Amino acid sequence: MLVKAINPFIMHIPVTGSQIADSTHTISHWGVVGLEIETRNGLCGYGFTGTHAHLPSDQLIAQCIETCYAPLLEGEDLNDVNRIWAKMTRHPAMQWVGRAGITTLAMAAIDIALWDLKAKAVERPLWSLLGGQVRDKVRAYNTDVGWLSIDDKELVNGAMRAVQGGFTGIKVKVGSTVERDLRRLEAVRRAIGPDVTLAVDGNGKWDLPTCMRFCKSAEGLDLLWFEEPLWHDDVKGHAQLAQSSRIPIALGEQLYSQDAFAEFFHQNAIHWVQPDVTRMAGITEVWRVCEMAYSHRLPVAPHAGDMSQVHVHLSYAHPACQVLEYIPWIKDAFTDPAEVVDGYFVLPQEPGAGTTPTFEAADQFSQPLR
Ligand code: 0YR
Ligand code: MG
Repeated sequence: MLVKAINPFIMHIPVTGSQIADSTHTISHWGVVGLEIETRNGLCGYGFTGTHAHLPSDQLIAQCIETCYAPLLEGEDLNDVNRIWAKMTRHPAMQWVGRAGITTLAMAAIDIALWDLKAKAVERPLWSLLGGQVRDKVRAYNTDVGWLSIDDKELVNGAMRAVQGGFTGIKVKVGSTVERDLRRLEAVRRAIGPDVTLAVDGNGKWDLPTCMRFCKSAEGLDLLWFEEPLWHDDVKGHAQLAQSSRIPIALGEQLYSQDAFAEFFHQNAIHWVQPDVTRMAGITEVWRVCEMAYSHRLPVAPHAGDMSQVHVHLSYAHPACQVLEYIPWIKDAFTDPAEVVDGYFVLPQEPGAGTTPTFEAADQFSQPLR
């Protein structure tokens, strides 16, 4: 399978309501920056990374795909994903400027497009190609009801609506003040009762003393995890928090490599492992992190930078994956959307990775490449 053309794209798709906020970002759109790979035998593969829809940096990613990595696919058998991945990461010029950031996000999009192609070539959904279905159902938890921008009353109402709609897990953002966040969480826990899992996400805003104070008061809330309590690269801080609190630590959505995860494993600084195919140079590297988590007997809960299009396949195929984040913003822009029914993700049936955009979405949401 040989490349015929590579066509980058940028889509900006609105979030629920006019905007949402976590502790560090307020956004109105999700950026879907990726590529179409056309093959000489007439197939099209699609992959993308996820951004906060900042056009100048989205254009850098698209240009990196087009001008730096696309030429490396020339003449390659596109089935050889691992080899192409190694070629991209070890390319002397790219390694010098890369290993994290825009270059890795660009590689993520390409790796996902290659897996999409590989699955389409054998006319199977990606989960089948990754080794088959290893669990009956993938449980979804809803993040879209828990933004910091949602006021206290609507937070409780939204959580209740999600539970009535079948969700057995929700996540609430924290990182404003400890007092406000605790008040909101207590109200949510009272409303949803003890049987729905409740996770919190700080998006790396607080320092260690603030996290310790929060955890001490939050111990009665039966939290599934405290996600990104501290700055993303602070291994020692997470290890200290993990030691001082009984609330499990989740992290990984901003880590770029297997090596970055390895540090957290080695320091006992992580309980829930949250890699993201759109951040970590694709499915190829995330699979390695899942294997590493499995060998440490730690659960994986992928971060929905792909809004679950690809992670549904991964979660059905890898035994370490326990639960998957659900945010519905971009799903309807794809021909095979990531759907949740009665609180569980539907097993995809279409060939590929679920990354083929609809014509309507391309038409409606496309942004200029330059
Ligand atoms: C909004 N999920 C997250 C969104 C989300 C962020 O800034 O990007 O909250 O990625 O932390 O777990
Ligand atoms: Mg998060």
